[in-house]
Amino acid sequence: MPSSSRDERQQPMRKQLLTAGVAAVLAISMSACSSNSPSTTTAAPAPPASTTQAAPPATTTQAPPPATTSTAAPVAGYPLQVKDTNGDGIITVGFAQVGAESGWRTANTQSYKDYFVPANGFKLVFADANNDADKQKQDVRDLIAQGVEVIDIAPVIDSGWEPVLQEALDAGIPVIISDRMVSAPDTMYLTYFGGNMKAEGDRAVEWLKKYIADNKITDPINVVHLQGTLGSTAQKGRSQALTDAAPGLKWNIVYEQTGEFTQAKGQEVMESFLQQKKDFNVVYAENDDMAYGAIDAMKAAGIDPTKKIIISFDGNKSAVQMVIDGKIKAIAECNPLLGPQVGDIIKKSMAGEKLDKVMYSVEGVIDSTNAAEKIKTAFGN
Ligand code: GZL
Repeated sequence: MPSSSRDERQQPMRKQLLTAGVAAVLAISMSACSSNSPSTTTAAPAPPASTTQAAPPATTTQAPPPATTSTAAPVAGYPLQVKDTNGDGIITVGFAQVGAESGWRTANTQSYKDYFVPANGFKLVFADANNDADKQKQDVRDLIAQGVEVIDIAPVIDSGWEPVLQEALDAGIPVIISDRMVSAPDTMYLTYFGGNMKAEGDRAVEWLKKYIADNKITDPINVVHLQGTLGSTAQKGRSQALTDAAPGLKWNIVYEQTGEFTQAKGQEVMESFLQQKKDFNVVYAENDDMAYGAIDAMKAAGIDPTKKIIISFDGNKSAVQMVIDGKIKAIAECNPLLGPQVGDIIKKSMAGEKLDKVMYSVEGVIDSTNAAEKIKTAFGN
């Protein structure tokens, strides 16, 4: 741990931050935003968060997920509390984002940019890892060097985080994990807030079981499994739900490939499967964008997607429309509008409130019974 106090460490950083902030604002005004390094974005004051986006469902605090963290001894320095260390009346939030791979991610980023504005008492320093796990660790180190007052990490993958989480601890900067989880002792971060990915997968599996029973489907169930970014807890949880359940239900996983949560890759891997001319009746796509890609591949091969059972995750507006049109049969919801709720967590920390280590969004399943209602508040386009 450095011997100087946190405030002494802040002095040079404050000057750097101011200089960096001015330079970054100038850079942004002169050219398109670079996604290659953290930049200080001070978006124009947005209207109060409640008018810019559907109020996300309330959070629930549920039992923590199965232990994915090591059993390391508690780490000195936590629970750190979020503080306005430079006394400017604004909390500077460093956000280490995954990238821009999907509609969910776009909505998630916008949710932060809309909420973390001076009108709400915040400033956002945004870093886009471009889906590169190593770059993301460097992004966090850059945010630490800029002396932000709290860091939010949406981890590309769950591994390799302990060293940089320790560096944030040593710098006295609290870290919030959002969206996806890290495999690190929960004493190294303030809290996790986001979807319970395994539960999302379990909901999708339960929905499919009921659909098969209700429709008296007796054909063999042959599943094409389009996985998300391998090593992300979104992929791990959603995949585990299917691969755990399939053997007992006698479902055959006839193809399993990652589509990296993108539409282009989803279409590419579906095209590869279709060339094998194997039978299938279910597509389990771990996000909407890969489902769109799979549907494009099917149409190009002369296959009517409404004749298949396509299950997706997220709940983008266009995917919900596809449920109404019968192209997608069910979407396991995953809420991207996390900005305001992360803001609440920061305020609770500043007030000294105790935070649960894991807080999950409230999520359900969208299908033909509720899609007409759900589309009214669906995120994205
Ligand atoms: C889920 C999030 C996933 C989305 C994908 O919380 O991590 O990443 O399901 C996104 O759309 O790419």
